[in-house]
Amino acid sequence: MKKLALGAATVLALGTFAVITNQAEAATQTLQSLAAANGRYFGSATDNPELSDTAYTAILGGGEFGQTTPGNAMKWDSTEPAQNSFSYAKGDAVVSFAQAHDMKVRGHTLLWHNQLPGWVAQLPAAQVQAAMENHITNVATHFKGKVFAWDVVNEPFNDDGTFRTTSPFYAAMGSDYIADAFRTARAADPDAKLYINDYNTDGQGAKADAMYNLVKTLKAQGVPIDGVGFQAHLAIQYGFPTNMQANLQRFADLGVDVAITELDVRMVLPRDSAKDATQATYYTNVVKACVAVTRCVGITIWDYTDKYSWIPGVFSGQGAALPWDDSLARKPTAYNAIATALGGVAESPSPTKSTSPPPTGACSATYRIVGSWPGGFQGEVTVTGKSAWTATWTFANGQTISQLWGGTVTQSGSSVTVAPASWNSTPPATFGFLASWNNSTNAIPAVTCS
Ligand code: 9MR
Repeated sequence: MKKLALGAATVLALGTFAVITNQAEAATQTLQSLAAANGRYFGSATDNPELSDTAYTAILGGGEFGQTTPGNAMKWDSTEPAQNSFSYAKGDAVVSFAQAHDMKVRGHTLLWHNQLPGWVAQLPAAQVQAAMENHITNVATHFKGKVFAWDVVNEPFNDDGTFRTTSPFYAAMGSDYIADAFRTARAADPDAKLYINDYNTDGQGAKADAMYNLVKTLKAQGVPIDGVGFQAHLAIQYGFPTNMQANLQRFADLGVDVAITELDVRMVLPRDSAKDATQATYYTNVVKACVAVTRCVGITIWDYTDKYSWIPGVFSGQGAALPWDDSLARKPTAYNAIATALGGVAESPSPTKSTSPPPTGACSATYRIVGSWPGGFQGEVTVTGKSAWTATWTFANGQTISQLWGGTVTQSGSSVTVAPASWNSTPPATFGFLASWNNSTNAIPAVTCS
């Protein structure tokens, strides 16, 4: 496991200070770079509406993630809304974004009982197999060479480990639909890794046992299955899955890859520091379980920000499940849990990097560069010690802010003033921004707050 080098400099002036500890590391350490040092990828799901949110895409494509999964764009209702009439625009848009930002794509999903257009359920049973094979062949052929893996079959089991007999594919073909789907996908795209994927199989139990027995049988029958996806939609109020690492390992021992495919860790709202701390231990445990299993190839979180999480819409009163909050600010707890479990260092703000705390009532601010790319960078400032603050600084190298969230910005030449958004005036308050830079020097300014 590789540990990235720490930057050394720390600058402090009373009332006006910029913590630039770990600046060099912060510019190079990302979840993806840490995962890659472990021979794995770290990814985030995404969805088409979000791709027009430039603050969101700046982070998605800014280096933290080396992989993405389209949350909806490649599902049946999106790709074949009417029989034998295929539409790939949404999936293509996700692939284009990924290719432009050095991210690989997991295809999701060829076969699922949800998000099926109505015409599939209305087919006579005798026509379901041909329709299924036609769908898989067309979609897998279209995305051949663009996805490195497919969730061929998604969620085949009920929670008690029985087959989901209400699936139209099971209803028409029994469990044979699974082997048929894999063989059809292999014929269409011989190079993609073919996965079966489910939730509540992360820890040992009846559902995981059922999946284990299925995969063992499929392997014994020579069915072309390469991997098992563990969604890992976890909730702190239900406890951590039982023996997750051992569970992943027993699947790997069948001769398949394993992957964490849809990780999030929800809680009953509102967030508080105790729940955040528990959530962080879940993230740590999942990442450590994957890193400990040689055939665990990577981890995908089911989007990176609470802003676009599926959870509040499905589990009323729950959420806050992801490492970035709904204003796109990183949560030090969850983010640092993942980073350190991957062998990295905790990033600021953290106790190891702060100097002496500001006097009560005094205001202090930390400025850091979250990531940068040719022509642009993302910055983040955290203000502590004072409510209803104003943060000001002067850029030394012509940087110009194009967008800022969590506050309102005024930039006049090199002078920047930021006032908090109405919900963001209580310390610690974090705001983020996108800015241009000259590609050679991007000095950390000292931020004054009052
Ligand atoms: O994230 C997806 C959400 O936008 C959709 O509304 C939902 C519809 O069923 O599907 C979500 O993704 C699911 C994934 O495809 C399979 N595992 C469970 C995920 C969360 O529901």
